[in-house]
Amino acid sequence: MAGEPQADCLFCKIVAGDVPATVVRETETVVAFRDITPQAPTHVLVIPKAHYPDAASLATAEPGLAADVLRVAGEVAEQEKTIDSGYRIVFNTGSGAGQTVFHAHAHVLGGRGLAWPPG
Ligand code: DGP
Repeated sequence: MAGEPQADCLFCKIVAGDVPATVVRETETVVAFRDITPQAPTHVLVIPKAHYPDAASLATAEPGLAADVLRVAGEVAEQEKTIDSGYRIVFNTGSGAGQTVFHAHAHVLGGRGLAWPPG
């Protein structure tokens, strides 16, 4: 069923506490933790606790939950003191765009200059 935990999903295992992660913020619906291979001084992943494979399917099924992810991404950026220098929220979608974990997640990147366009 949509949103249910998936046994083979790494991020569902982090939500369940079966895989450790450095959690920086958590709400009833969302958890934010540090990326294991950080690409910037601040690199935090914000995920819905419910399982959706990508951001668009999350927003279609549960727009309020997608908004929770975005709101918490902004709160993380503030908590990490990246507001003044700027930060980026990225949703890689599909393997061609670099998505490797098929549980919706926002990358929050900051703490260094961020080039545009991204690679
Ligand atoms: P993406 O490539 O957009 O699907 O992002 C997946 C991110 O997940 C990638 O930047 C690395 C991160 N990641 C992969 N495995 C783990 C893990 O076990 N723990 C944490 N904290 N991050 C992970």
